[in-house]
Amino acid sequence: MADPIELYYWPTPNGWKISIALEEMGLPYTVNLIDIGKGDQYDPKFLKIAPNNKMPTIIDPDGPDGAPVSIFESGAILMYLARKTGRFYGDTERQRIAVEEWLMWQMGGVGPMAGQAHHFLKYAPFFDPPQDIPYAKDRYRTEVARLYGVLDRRLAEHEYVAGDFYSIADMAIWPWASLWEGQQQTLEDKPHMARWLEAMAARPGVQAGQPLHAELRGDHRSKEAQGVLFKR
Ligand SMILES: N[C@@H](CCC(=O)N[C@@H](CS)C(=O)NCC(=O)O)C(=O)O
Repeated sequence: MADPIELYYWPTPNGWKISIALEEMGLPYTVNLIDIGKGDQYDPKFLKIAPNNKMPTIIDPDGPDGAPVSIFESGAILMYLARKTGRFYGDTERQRIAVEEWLMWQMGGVGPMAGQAHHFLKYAPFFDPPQDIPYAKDRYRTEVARLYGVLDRRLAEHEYVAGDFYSIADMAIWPWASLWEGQQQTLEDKPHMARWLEAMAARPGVQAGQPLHAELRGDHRSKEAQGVLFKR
């Protein structure tokens, strides 16, 4: 059996994408915790494989041609793992195009916008001194609502995001979308998104991957975490 993949991880939506994918794909893995509230992401050894000082990152000892490879950026990791296993990337070129469209939509849209919504709605108001900024809160709340409207209309036509097949695009979007309440969103006008959120949450792979080290999940509100995450 191949050596396990090394996952550099902290329990956040971007980390869950990869713990879910590894579980869905049945790939053995070990976990290296990167405590982003304490500054582990700036460790020179970690920066060698993650130059953007963010997790998730993986090392696959059994990379291309049997040589080890390290990969940062969750979208790149998902695409690599899907190619490696031949799973969850669609079966045809048209399906792969759709998977990439929705994966990029998550990476360039939902992730950054929902991340800023969390920042201005959940963290900044608790800073010392508080940064309670109505324009920023409205801006990101509204943009996330627009994106979830797009998602709902897509899911009205297809069972999953990229089409009628489960893919890495679903694995990328669900972790962020599952936190819709903290982003001050409603599902009342989004029945298709609500249906998909529930179907995803019921998958054994999601149920195994999402809780990975949930006991360590913090709220990034401590002075130390603020200094490391938001002022460096
Ligand atoms: N685009 C990156 C974003 C990763 C990211 O934002 N990770 C956050 C946690 S969710 C992190 O490690 N933050 C540490 C920091 O900003 O210093 C990806 O998708 O992999």
